[in-house]
Amino acid sequence: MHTQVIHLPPSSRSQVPQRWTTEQVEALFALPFSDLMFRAQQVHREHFDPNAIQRSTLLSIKTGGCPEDCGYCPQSVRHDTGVTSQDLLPVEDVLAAARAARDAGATRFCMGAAWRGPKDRDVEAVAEMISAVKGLGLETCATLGMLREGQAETLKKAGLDYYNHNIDTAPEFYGDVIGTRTQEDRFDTLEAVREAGMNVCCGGIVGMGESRRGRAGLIATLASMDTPPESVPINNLVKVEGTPLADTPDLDPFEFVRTIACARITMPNSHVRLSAGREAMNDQMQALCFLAGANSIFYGDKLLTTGNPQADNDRRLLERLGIRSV
Ligand code: SAM
Ligand code: DTB
Ligand code: SF4
Repeated sequence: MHTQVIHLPPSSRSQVPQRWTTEQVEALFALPFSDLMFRAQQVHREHFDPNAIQRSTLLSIKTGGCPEDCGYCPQSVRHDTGVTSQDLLPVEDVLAAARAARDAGATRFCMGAAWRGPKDRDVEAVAEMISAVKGLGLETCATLGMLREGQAETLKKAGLDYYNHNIDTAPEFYGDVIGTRTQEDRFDTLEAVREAGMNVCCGGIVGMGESRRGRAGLIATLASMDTPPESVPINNLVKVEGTPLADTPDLDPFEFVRTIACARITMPNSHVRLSAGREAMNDQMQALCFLAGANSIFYGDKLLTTGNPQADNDRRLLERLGIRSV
């Protein structure tokens, strides 16, 4: 089966035909599991070394107290989750964490802040961190929320390689999960990031109670961006007590693997990151995700506020699978 580019009415934003429609991605989801995996493997092998993955380490540089109401997030001020708030870290602490990440084998360091968006003086402070981390020879990534005029340029000038800003879910489902901003707001920031010449890291979360069509809509929206994101994090919801989504039923693990496969097929040149939720996955499940085309992970014992597999365990798993790190 070949990927067909079907010319549809222009999408409202880009005025170019949507590269992948939700229906087309739904058709991928509906394939027998083996057929979907075979197709994902074919695409993966055409575009990447199938036995190599990239490792990024996260650090929360400003934690908790976020004014946004994202239903999944432990850092929202509106949810009582027991997360201890912390102001912006000093640059020396960030540098020490980045050095440790580099020495443990990470190639990218991602700094996350629980802001709706940074103030200009926050951007100045983060710019200093970016230059310092870059000086260690690491790739840099930041996720700071929505950016205002000129902020993306300042970050780029400081040496920022990637900006992470997720669209999180399908357009129709967005308002059910987040009320304090729209998905359009996210696209504005993504556009600013592109215009400033940075790489885009953009993905979403599944397992939030969305339908399969919702998952297909998320993937179709990502794949139909004028330039698809270079990096696509696929997060499985980490259910945190105190958040509105804490009691969401588990997603069928095969449905998660299918989501990875669909991301791989529709965004052949992108790194697809098996992101949050790995701590709850066994080794076999993670191996299936790599088979489905995931070629990046968050590496290090912590995500932002929640856990991630121990780095030692990850190294052992990759070795057992004959996967090398790049
Ligand atoms: N505040 C900024 C923002 O929202 O863009 C940056 C930090 S925010 C924590 C980064 C991303 O983490 C969110 O877009 C979401 O995709 C992911 N995330 C947050 N809580 C999560 C959870 N419980 N499970 C999975 N992913 C989560
Ligand atoms: C992304 O897509 N997932 C990461 C990163 N980008 C910033 C964050 C996951 C956060 C999981 C919940 C937490 O640890 O607070
Ligand atoms: Fe704030 Fe980001 Fe969490 Fe939303 S996901 S509450 S914007 S830290």
